[in-house]
Amino acid sequence: MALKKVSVVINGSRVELTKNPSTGKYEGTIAAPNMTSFNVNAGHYYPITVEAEDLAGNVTSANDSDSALGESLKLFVKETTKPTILITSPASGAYIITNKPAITFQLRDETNGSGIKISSLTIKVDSGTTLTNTSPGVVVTSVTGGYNVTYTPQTALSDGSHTILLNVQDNDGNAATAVSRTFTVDTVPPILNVSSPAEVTSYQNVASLTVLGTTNDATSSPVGVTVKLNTGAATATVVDGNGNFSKTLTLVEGTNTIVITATDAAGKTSSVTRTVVLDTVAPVVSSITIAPNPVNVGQSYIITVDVTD
Ligand SMILES: [Ca+2]
Ligand SMILES: [Ca+2]
Ligand SMILES: [Ca+2]
Repeated sequence: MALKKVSVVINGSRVELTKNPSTGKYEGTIAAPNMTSFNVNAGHYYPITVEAEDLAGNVTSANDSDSALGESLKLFVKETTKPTILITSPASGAYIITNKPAITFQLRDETNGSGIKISSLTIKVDSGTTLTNTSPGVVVTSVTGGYNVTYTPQTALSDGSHTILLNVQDNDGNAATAVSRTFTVDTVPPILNVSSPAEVTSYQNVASLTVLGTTNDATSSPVGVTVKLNTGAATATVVDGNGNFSKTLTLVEGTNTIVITATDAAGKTSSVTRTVVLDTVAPVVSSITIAPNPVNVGQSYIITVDVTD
C-alpha cells in the first residue's frame, strides 16, 4: 500500500533510491565501480540486488539470478585503458642472417584491467595475410598481465627489408596502438674479389706488397674489409664508394699468409687466403762439374751444377 524504501546493492555498497514524483519510479544516480566487471564472474558483470520494503515491513528482493528481472540486474563496466605491445626481437633496423627469424613480443594489459583478448591478435608481415594467435608458427604463452608471443615465419623471408605489424585488444574492446618493426634479412655473404696477389701462391723478392680488391653486397652494404698478415691483427682497410680497397703490407722472409675478409652489415663474411713467399736471397752456386772433360769433338758431356736457394 505504501513503500518505505527502495534500495540497491552493488559491489558491496547499498544505495537508497528516491522517488521521482513525475514518474512515480525510484531512481538513483550511482558512480560505477572503478574497475572493469570483466573479471567479476563468468558473465563479466557486477550483479545488482534490488530491495523494496513497504511500511509494514514486507521486503521484496531480486538479484541477477531472478528469472524475470535477472537480466536487468547485471551491470557491465568497461575499463578504457589500451593494452600495450612490446616487440623484443628483432631490434629496429636489425640485420638478420636467417630467413625464418623468430619474432618475439609481449602483450600486456594494465593491472586490474580486463586482460588481453588473445583471439584479437593480428600479425601481418609486409603485405601478407593477417595471422592470428592460432596461425601456424604462432606460439602464445600466458604470463602475468598478458601473453608472450613468438612468431616464426613458416616460409622463408626473402633477402631485403621486411616490416611486421601487430595489434591486439583487451577484453573490454580497447585496441592497442598498432606496433610495427622493420628489419632486413640477409642470407648472402658479400662478394670479395682479390686482384693482388692474383695467385693463390706467388713469389716475390721485395718486401712490400699491396693487396688490392673489390667487394660488394647486394643487401647489406657497406662492406668492411680486414687484412691479416701472418699472426698479426686483422686490420681494417678503407673501402671506397665503389667497393675498392687497398692495403700495403711488409712481408717477412719466407712464407706469408694473407687473409682478406669482407663483412657485410648483417655480419655475413667472405674470406680469401693468399700465400706469398718472400725470397730476397739469390741462389748460391757452390760447384760445377763437367764430365768428361776434356771431351772428344762431337761427343756429349754432362755438366752438373750444384745450386741451392
Ligand atoms: Ca585495458
Ligand atoms: Ca649480404
Ligand atoms: Ca732465394
